[in-house]
Amino acid sequence: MSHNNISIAKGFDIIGDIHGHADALILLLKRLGYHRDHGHWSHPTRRAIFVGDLIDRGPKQRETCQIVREMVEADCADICMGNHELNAVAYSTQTESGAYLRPHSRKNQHQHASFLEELPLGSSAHEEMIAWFKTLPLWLELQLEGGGTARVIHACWDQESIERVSQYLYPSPQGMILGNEFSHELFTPEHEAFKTVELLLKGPELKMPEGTHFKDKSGIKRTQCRVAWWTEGETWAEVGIFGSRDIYGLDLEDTITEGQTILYKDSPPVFFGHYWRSRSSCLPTHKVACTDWSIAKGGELAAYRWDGEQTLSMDKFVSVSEDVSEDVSEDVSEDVSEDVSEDVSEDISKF
Ligand SMILES: [Mn+2]
Repeated sequence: MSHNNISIAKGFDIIGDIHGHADALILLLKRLGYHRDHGHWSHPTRRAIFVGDLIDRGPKQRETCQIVREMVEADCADICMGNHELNAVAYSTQTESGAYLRPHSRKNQHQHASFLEELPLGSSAHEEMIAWFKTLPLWLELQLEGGGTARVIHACWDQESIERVSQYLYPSPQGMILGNEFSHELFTPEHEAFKTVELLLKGPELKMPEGTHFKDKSGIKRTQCRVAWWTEGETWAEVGIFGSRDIYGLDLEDTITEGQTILYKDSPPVFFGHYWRSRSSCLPTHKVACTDWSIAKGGELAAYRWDGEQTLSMDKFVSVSEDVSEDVSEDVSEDVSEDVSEDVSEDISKF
């Protein structure tokens, strides 16, 4: 059961970013001992937790959402909103002046095109999906029956930001959500609500020193990089996350002198997705686990089977890969520029 962002069960399976790979999801659910019965997947004793980003890549986005939604509505699962669901809401919402909250720029159109192909803008199927996205809580707390607690969020757990953003959200049985009449301030770049929600769902970033930059995998020049909010470090090599090896003018061994980094110091373990990781880089500390193993780029779909332990370990992960031959041509991400805050491929820095 779940209420107020708290999910209670005898055991949890935290499932990473699916990005439209419904076949891999079904494979993973079977591997985890879930069965499809009464129109939805469920486990006799465990609860599935999704970290968001069901969409915007992959061959079966609608089916992916359908599977997850059925599980949530049958009270067998919970889901946190990902930045792609957040973007989808903004992309389809107009202000009083008629402008879209997420501009329909060439980049944004391209990024969202495969979703809109399955669910055309303005169709009732699309409207229904967006209405569901508005009901997804932005974070979750897991409570093992008679045991410990853990936290789940798409990109970055920062307690202060969570408390600050709550005033712009609506309470629901699932927790704090955007809601139907959500605040447009959440999508107004100058507003603190925007900055806060960006931090939680896209992760913190750091401005690189004057005169330095890196080129992302699309060759786009970037002057900001992602920050490993789980790592204590003083140098760019320790806490900077770059989307490529093309870094100019910056000595990675240099100490970071300006800008604030967010460091997770709380005691409950945190599960998140978003960071395009793999088996070798998913558990940087025993308190934080990244369940995004890059299924959308030929990687794996992973789940962490959490049973209340406060020290996380590698042997609790279960993963599947998909037959890549069927969808290798579907990945639209390779030839389009994206904000550094969107999706960066596996980085070269230490995790
Ligand atoms: Mn993401």
